[in-house]
This record gives sequence, structure tokens and C-alpha cells, in this order.
Amino acid sequence: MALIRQRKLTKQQLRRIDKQQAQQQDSIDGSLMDGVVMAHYGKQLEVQVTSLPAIIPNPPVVEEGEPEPFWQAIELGDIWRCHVRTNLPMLATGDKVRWVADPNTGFGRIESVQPRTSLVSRPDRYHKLKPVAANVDILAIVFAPLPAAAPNLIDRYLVVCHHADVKPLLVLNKADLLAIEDYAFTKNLLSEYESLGYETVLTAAPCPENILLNPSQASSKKVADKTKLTDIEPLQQQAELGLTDLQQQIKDKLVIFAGQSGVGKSTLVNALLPNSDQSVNVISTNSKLGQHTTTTSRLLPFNPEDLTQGGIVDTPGIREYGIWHLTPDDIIAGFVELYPLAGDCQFRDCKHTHNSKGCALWEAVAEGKVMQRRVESLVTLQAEADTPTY
Ligand SMILES: Nc1nc2c(ncn2[C@@H]2O[C@H](COP(=O)(O)OP(=O)(O)O)[C@@H](O)[C@H]2O)c(=O)[nH]1
Ligand SMILES: [Mg+2]
Ligand SMILES: [Zn+2]
Repeated sequence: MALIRQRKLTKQQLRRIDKQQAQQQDSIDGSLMDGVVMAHYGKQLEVQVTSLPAIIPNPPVVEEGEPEPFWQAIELGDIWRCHVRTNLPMLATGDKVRWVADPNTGFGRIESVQPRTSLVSRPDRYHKLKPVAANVDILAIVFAPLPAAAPNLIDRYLVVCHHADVKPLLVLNKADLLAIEDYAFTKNLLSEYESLGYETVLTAAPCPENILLNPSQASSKKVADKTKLTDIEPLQQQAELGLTDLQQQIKDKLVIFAGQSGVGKSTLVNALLPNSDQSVNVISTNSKLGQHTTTTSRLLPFNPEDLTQGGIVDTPGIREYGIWHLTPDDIIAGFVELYPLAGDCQFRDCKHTHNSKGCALWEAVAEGKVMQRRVESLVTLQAEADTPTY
């Protein structure tokens, strides 16, 4: 065993150290403020000032003829580049933090993180689980008639929501295309999830392809042969209401949009955040970002001056929501109607496959009480979680 030589300190020395530490703590306490993590760049973060410190630091007095030293005043709503104290857990966009700002350098340091209401995580390319967004209220699962919806993907997102403590909201976008008869399947899918108790909304995002906004567009499309323009009017009203509906549902909330590529997530986000491009610019000039930095996720507020009004967390690559870190129990817990049945399977370790003996889930399918595709979805996801892909 290694001998650790400890220097004996005199009582007086100990008292002096205590006093120094207490003074340091006092000066930190006076400078502490509230903030919200707006973006994440690996080691550095951007934090928005949401409360001012008790003691507002004064700029240095400059003698005449002296050059003015750097000084970044602390103002509500400003965004600061921050380091993180070493002993903190990994932080994520949306985290509410206590932090100190150093006006002499323009950098801040995060001192602590407030308890989270939810945490969305995602495995990185080395399969290590990374927090992506904290305190998210709603995960909007966007799907559309085209590209065709993958019910299994929706089920996967629902599992993720359950595990992250985030409320799912099913958004059927491109509702204008429902005027085309082929897409009854998609509308039906929405009703199925409604019957399971999930909140849903039907939207048609403003864009040139939207055949409700641009009926002339419809006639130029091959698919439009089947479009009966007389049917469009009620749908038009519904879809227009849809965007307002969506707006209402996510008001004052922090939201993530997820879903296959091409379903209209960016178009919806732009419609909901008309100033999103601007706010991104403001942030980058404020903090003089290096160009090499890529964010893992960014919070785009509905009102940049008041974060309590919520916003959207923009996360690249959010589609690859791995679930390998979840147990079979975690996964079935995300299937609201199947979870209560699983206890009735004959075997505790039932895999719920079609030929599993005494499987309560398949009995329920046979009795028409649950949907077969949901049980199949469950089995697929459980099998995926069971097989590491690296
Ligand atoms: N017809 C129609 N097209 C849409 C709608 N929303 C988006 N689009 C179009 O679908 C394409 C993909 O949209 P985008 O927002 O990039 O999808 P993302 O990959 O999910 O972000 C674009 O050409 C959009 O203009 C909609 O409600 N109706
Ligand atoms: Mg996009
Ligand atoms: Zn079973």
C-alpha cells in the first residue's frame, strides 16, 4: 500500500484556509445567476442569462489616455460561452443552470445544474449514451402520407418518449395530400394512435408543394388525377386549423421534432419560428463562435427574450434514436396497451413472438383487443435492444 504523506497543518492554518474558502464561496454566491443551456459544443456551452447576479460587477475605472480593457457587461437575455465545473454531470441543451460570468474575459463557468424534468439521450457513434436535451416537454413525432409512414418508427419514438419522461405528440403533416385517396392508410394510422390515448394533430405546412395553398400545383402532379377538388375545402380548413392547433399544443413548451427525413419537420419548424434563422445569427455573432464548432443541439426560443415561452430544440441526427441501452421491460413499458398484459404471459421471460406458448399478448390479438402490428413492433424493438450492433 502506498504511503501518503500528509502535511500536518496547524489549527491557525486550517482556520485561515476555512476563511479563504468561505470568502471565495461568498464571492461566488454573490455572482451566481440563473441560465439556460442554449447550445452544446462538446466541452463548451452557450448559456443565456435568465437572472442577474446579486452583486453586479463594475467595469474597471480607466485613467485618461489608458487603453480601455475588455469588459463584457452582464445583461439579461445575452448568451455567453461557458466552461463547466469539472465535477458536474454531462450537461445538455435545455438544462437550467447556476453559473458565474467573468466580464473581464467574456467567459462564464457553470457551477451547478437544476433538477431535470426530462432527459432525452442518444448513443453517439461509439455507442456511448449522450444527453441531447433536458427539460423537453414534448416530442413531436412527425409523419406524412409521403414518404410513407413507418408505424414501427412511430412506436420506437413512443418508447423513447416514455423512457425520457417526455410527452409524445403525433403530428400527421402534409395533410393536404390526404385529399388524394391513396393515403387513407395514413389517416387511419393517426386514428389508431388516438385510440391508444395519444394526442394527435393534423397539419399542412406552408410550402409551394402544399396543394391546399396552391391548388394549381395539384394539377401539375400525376397524383392529382385522383384529387377531387370539391373534397379539399373541409380538409383545407382542418389543416389550417391544424397549424394553429399545433401552435397551441406547444405554446410555453420545449419541443423536439422527430421523424423520417422528408416528412416536413424543417418546414414546420420554420413556420413555427419565423425568426429562427435570425436568432441563430444573433447567437453566433454574440459569442464569436469559431467555425470549427458543430453543435449537438440548439434551443430555438419562440421568444428569445423570454425562455419561459418555450421553444424548439433542434438536434441533428435525432433520427438515430438507438434503443439498445433499454431493457425489454423498458421497451414494453412504452407500449401502453401491451404493458399491463405482459404479466399474464405463461412464462416470465416470454419473448412474445407469434409462437410463444401461453403469450397473453397474442391471446389479446386473437380476441381483437390489441393490434397485431403493435405486438410485432414490440418484438422487433426488443430483439434490436438485445443485439448490440457494434
Ligand atoms: N405537400 C406538402 N409538402 C410539404 C409539407 N410540408 C413540407 N413539405 C415539403 O416536403 C419536403 C420536405 O420537407 P422538409 O421540411 O425538408 O422535411 P424534413 O426532412 O422532415 O425536415 C419539402 O419539399 C417541403 O416543401 C406539407 O404539409 N405538404
Ligand atoms: Mg429537415
Ligand atoms: Zn408474451
